[in-house]
Amino acid sequence: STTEQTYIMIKPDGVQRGLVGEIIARFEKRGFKLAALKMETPSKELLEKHYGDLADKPFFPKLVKYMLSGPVICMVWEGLDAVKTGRVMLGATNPLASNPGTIRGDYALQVGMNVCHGSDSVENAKKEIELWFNNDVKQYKLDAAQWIYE
Ligand code: DAT
Ligand code: MG
Repeated sequence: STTEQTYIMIKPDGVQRGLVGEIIARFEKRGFKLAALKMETPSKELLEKHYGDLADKPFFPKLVKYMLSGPVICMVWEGLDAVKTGRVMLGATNPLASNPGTIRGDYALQVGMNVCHGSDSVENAKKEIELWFNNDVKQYKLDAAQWIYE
């Protein structure tokens, strides 16, 4: 649906490498509506909740440490098939497997520094938007929508 929302986060390496504007621009230009945006220095507890499904993985401590290494940019983007399309725009988890034209395929090489996060299902998007924004997203009419949706 055109009101589907996804949680997109620019990770510490993305911020440090000056990719914030570039990543935001890709979602804007694609036609998605920005519904929430903030910079955050997340706590270990928040990150452990966010990545809770991966707690048993061997790389989990390294993942949390990386995510704690600097501020992140938290966003909610809204639009047609936002969750799935957002994942396509990010590229594969391992940047070496990501197609050129995707964010990871254009700007990353290793899985432990893959620049960005995107929700992997509508259900998880809802959980992540609650976790990171306490559901405080803006509601407004995007006037450009009449030139994006037929
Ligand atoms: P994604 O970020 O594409 O949703 P995921 O949810 O499976 O991927 O994993 C979350 C993050 O954990 C991922 O962006 C990078 C890290 N990660 C995943 N698999 C990894 C691995 N095999 N080795 C090291 N880090 C990994
Ligand atoms: Mg994931």
